[in-house]
Amino acid sequence: QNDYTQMWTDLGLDLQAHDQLLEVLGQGYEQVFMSQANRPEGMAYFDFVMSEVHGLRIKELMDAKAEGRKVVGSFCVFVPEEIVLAVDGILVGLCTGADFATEEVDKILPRNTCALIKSAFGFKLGKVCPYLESADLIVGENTCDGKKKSYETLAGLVPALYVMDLPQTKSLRARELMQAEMKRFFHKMEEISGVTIDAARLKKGIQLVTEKRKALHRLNELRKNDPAPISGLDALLINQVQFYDDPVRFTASLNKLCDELETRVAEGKGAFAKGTPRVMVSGCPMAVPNWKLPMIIESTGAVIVGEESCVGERGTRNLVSDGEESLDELMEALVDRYFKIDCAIFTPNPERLDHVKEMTGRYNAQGVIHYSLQFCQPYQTESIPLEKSLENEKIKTLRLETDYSQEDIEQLRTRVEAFVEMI
Ligand code: BJ8
Repeated sequence: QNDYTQMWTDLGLDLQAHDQLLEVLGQGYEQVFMSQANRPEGMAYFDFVMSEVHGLRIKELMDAKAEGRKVVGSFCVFVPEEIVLAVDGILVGLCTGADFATEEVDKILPRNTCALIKSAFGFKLGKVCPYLESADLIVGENTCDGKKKSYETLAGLVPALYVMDLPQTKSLRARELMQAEMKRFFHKMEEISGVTIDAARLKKGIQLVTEKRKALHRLNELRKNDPAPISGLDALLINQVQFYDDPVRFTASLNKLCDELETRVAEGKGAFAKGTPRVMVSGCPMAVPNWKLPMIIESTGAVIVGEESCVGERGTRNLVSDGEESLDELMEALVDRYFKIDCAIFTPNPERLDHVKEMTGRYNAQGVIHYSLQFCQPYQTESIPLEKSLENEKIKTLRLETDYSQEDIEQLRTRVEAFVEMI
């Protein structure tokens, strides 16, 4: 094990608190991931990434910064990685999956703020997130009310916060806003990096991200099989790791894993037995180390076969169209791609409902578990008509609401068990 103490000190982390966090994270990982049976060998790569998530990967970011490359942190899949890569920058997802420094957070945010937002603040106030501390720019976005208002407070806590304005509808006017904001972000990236983006650079950025998304599509495709060749927990982990890892290395490692999964499918091998109840999870994103609900679901004897989530298919299913050449065409293709994301902040948002139904059929899922974080108005509100509509089509649905605490685990387990027995 390398010693990263100096690097963490230089980043201004609270070493004691950070050590505690790593210990809890390591224990949680052992319990949740390493205890699974029939894991594919290719998961060893993702285990390694996770074991070095605050170590080697941060060292890579620091080395890149020393070469003059910029690190950009984000909280949302609307932030276009393609443009960051076009200036040789690195985009990382920021830590939002666990409670930290809760007392401090409660002093600056209302109590009825969702756990994801509180977590982002907790990692900052507790000085335990090396991604946040190494970022040259942190990008917020005007999505839900909780996020957009809390960024006003976050601006006073971090050296450089940039907020993307995002539309709330899918009208033509809304697309114009998206287009203008993509351009503004494009120029911001040029400004902080000193790199001028030409068509070749943007095309390269698009290619890298498209390859990554295609590898994730390949993984999803394999999960249609019964037995499912990989657990939902491992698939979620892969979806989480893609926000931190180098995109080229991630894509190669995932494709290698998919080769192994293809062999498994051909041999009829799976992570769970054939005939295991299949469920889909839909709702709020699950950031590292938020593994609570999937862990409960898969420990009750069901397998998760798909995630309708930003850390899942919502975030990766759309590709930037191929064949564009000029800078303008490439930017338009990018706007088209991002404008399709069916986040619940949009009103109305029928595409998401269609997508959940389509996914249920495609993955042959026998039920949908809708996951909302407490106080998340967009997803909670959308979950009610979504449940009605799914039930009308005889798709069994369970609506759950939770946070990042461990207190409701038994209560959730009881409800999930009853649901799995019923499907
Ligand atoms: S594109 S889902 S990543 S905004 S859970 S903070 S919605 S109150 S995370 Fe999201 Fe982008 Fe949309 Fe995806 Fe608000 Fe809800 Fe909290 Fe949320």
